[in-house]
Amino acid sequence: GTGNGPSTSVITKVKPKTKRPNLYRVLILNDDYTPMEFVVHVLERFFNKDAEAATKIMLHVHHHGIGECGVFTYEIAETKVTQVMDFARKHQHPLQCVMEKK
Ligand code: NFA
Repeated sequence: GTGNGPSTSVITKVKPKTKRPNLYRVLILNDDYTPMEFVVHVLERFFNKDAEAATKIMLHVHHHGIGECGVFTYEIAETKVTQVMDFARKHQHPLQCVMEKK
């Protein structure tokens, strides 16, 4: 510390700090009105899925009620949810998109 006296010995540990970020699943929910092709388009446009992967996810949601579009850090997941909800609203579809902590 300060002063001219003898400094006491303080050992400072260097901790290897590779911290993992919290991750969030982005999910879409089934409904009776949103066209299947629109959901496929959403998955291609906002989640970078090819036509085959997008169709598989869409059919999973259609049959099971909910399904995963991707896993992201908080800020990216939040952005995806907002983008999908805004896009669905713009096209007057009731499609719902949510995020949940992993
Ligand atoms: N269930 C919708 C239909 O039959 C399709 C759909 C799939 C909607 C996945 C939302 C999510 N048109």
